[in-house]
Amino acid sequence: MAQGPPAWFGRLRQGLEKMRREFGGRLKDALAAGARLDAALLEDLEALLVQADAGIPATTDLLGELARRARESGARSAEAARAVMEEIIAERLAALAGELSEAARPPTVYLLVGVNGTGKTTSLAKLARRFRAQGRSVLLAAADTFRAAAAEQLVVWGERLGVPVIRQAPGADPAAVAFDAVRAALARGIDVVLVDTAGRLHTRSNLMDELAKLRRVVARELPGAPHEVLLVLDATTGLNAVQQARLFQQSVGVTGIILTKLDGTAKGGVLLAVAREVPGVPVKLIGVGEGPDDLQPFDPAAFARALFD
Ligand SMILES: Nc1nc2c(ncn2[C@@H]2O[C@H](COP(=O)(O)OP(=O)(O)OP(=O)(O)O)[C@@H](O)[C@H]2O)c(=O)[nH]1
Ligand SMILES: [Mg+2]
Repeated sequence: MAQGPPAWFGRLRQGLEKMRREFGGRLKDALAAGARLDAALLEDLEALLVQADAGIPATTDLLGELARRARESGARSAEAARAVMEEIIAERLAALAGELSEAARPPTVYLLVGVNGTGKTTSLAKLARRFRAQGRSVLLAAADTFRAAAAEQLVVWGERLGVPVIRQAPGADPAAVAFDAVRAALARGIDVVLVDTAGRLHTRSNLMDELAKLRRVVARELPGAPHEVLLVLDATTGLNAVQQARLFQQSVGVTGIILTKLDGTAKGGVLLAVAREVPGVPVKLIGVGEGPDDLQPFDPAAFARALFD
């Protein structure tokens, strides 16, 4: 029996539909058979990349590389340019991909941070579901004590997924909640602790200090923790995400990025901008829909393929 592409690839392709239409499709049109790789074509490609929020530096890099490789190989046709373009995009994205780190000995602690509404809590729930499916025990920490509804939202997730939730009264110190959660995880032999935090403006230094404190408290209680500080970025905000990444990186220290809401946006080029302008912070997971299975490990080759095919 012939094997088709795996189901997750289908979901990725479907999730990237808008990006495929508005970037991949136009790219294909621009690079249609017969077109010549000349200055006018490079200009069209530049416009496409900028519209996709790849940012000027990444765009310049990409097109410079395209022109260089075309020169070297003597390829002048648009078909050749398309293949080279896919190759360069996959390469640039590959430099950005990374897998989730884990503690040598449980519990592994993941901290989710980011500005308001980027998808922290839903990503946390999707991760919890994934770990449960792998047979691992999970504990959720409601360190978003800013809104009373936030802890409630987590409790609902906890009930749905059958995992315990550590919470305190609204207004409590988020670091105290994280501390309790790590203690509880150690006492109960839990495998994975997922810490939800309140959305915050990256420009508010007191809120950023609060996160830095939470991080320190967790590290003191469990050396090596948190094993990941995952910055959740909303792809629909385009290049704003780059600025958020820089500031969270400076004030809290970020070990990985979760890029959500890639479905329904044509601004996926922001991945290239992040790769170029926030080096050393890999993208670990991408969100391509609201369904429970729509949070996927970031696979750059599959991403480039889903964009072009
Ligand atoms: N389409 C789509 N929607 C998503 C994705 N990830 C999250 N969302 C939606 O984004 C909205 C906000 O998600 P939350 O998880 O509450 O965001 P948050 O970062 O926890 O928000 P605050 O706690 O208020 O800062 C919800 O409606 C989610 O369903 C995604 O990958 N694709
Ligand atoms: Mg939330």
